[in-house]
Amino acid sequence: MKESPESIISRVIELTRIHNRWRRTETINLIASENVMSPLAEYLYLNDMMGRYAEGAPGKKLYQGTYFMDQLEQLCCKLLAELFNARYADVRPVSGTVANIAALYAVTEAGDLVASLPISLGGHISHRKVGAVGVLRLRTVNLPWDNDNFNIDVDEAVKLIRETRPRAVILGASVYLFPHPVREIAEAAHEVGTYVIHDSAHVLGLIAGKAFPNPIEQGCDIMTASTHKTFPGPQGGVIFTNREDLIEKLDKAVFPGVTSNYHQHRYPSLAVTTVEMREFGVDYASQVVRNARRLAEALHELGFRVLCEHLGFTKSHQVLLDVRELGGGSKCAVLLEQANIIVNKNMLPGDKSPEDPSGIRIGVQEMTRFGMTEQEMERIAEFFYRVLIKKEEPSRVRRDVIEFRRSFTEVKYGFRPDEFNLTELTLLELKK
Ligand code: DSN
Repeated sequence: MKESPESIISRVIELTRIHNRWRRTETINLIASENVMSPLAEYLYLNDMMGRYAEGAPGKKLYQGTYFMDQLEQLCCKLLAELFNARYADVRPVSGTVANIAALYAVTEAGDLVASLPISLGGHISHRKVGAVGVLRLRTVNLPWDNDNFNIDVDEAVKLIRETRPRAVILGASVYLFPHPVREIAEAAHEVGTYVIHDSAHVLGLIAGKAFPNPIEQGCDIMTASTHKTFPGPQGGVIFTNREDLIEKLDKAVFPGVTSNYHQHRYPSLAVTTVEMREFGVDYASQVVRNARRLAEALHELGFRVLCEHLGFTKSHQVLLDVRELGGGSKCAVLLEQANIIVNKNMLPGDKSPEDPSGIRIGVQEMTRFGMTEQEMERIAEFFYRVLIKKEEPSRVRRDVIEFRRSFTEVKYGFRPDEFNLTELTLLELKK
């Protein structure tokens, strides 16, 4: 017998409600690629634009009815271009990966060579043959790596660029502790006509808050990003450039190249988040980096193998743990989840298997937005210790995690609806 509509829908509502309560109020979320929007941005996310179409550029859209959405799109692009000191910003890509596909599509042709980092060294899937680079029928060469500095080996990379003359170099990463040498690589790349694309998905919010160098100012040709990692906006993508000669190519690569609809319901929240980052971004980003550093130190003091002690652990929102002696990344991530601490297993340099990597990647941006500072990082390190080293029953630790999290449920560094005479809203109702 088929399940009744009432029963299915009740289950859907219940799963949504439980998820909201669990992830919003009961867990310590440390996934480095996630975040929460401000209450105002979240309020505006639920709007009619989620069902609308608009192919083309503002003012020249192929559909009628886009008048107000076009103004929002132009506003987002203008605000973001200003914030990142870029001549051009395009918010139509629906994700960071789509932004990367568009950037590559704009400057390469099938068969061209692209230099990027392997996934085990932090490269994103879309930088590699297994992802966008392969989809576009490009070839890859690995950027040389200097494990002592946990960074691209500048001298070897310059040599490689001069010798192989790739069409593009992709900098930026998904495991990203220290800024890449954008200036040096851009200089060598430009000598041989190579484009430099910087994928700033992970660090966009830190760049906005001036806690991480701005690759656009350092000479990259194209900067891509997603708008929902350290930049705490709606899920989506963005492309920036300062090069007048690339604007038309990028525009065409985005549409009609690799997008049709743009998921325009993102725009009001994106505009609000960009204004919030302008107002509160410096405080937020500096606290994120201080928190990451303190969490790394505290974990180290408790006996964890935290990567890059000799380099001060991190200059971003991320901390990397080598947990191979504690059972490996997969096992540790599951144990932590049972204690309501959410992280992801991650490959470390030298790892071969993405399914059973030796690391755990931690990001502190979301907990920072909920108001946590250095002392809370010390508490979080103790929870890690109890689960992974002391091997306490995770369900016992979970009780303490829930209690601890109870004091950190209000999102900071952003606006609330009531500040603009709007009343609280439906989505948050589901938390109850
Ligand atoms: N997979 C994401 C991350 O976690 O870094 C990037 O798209």
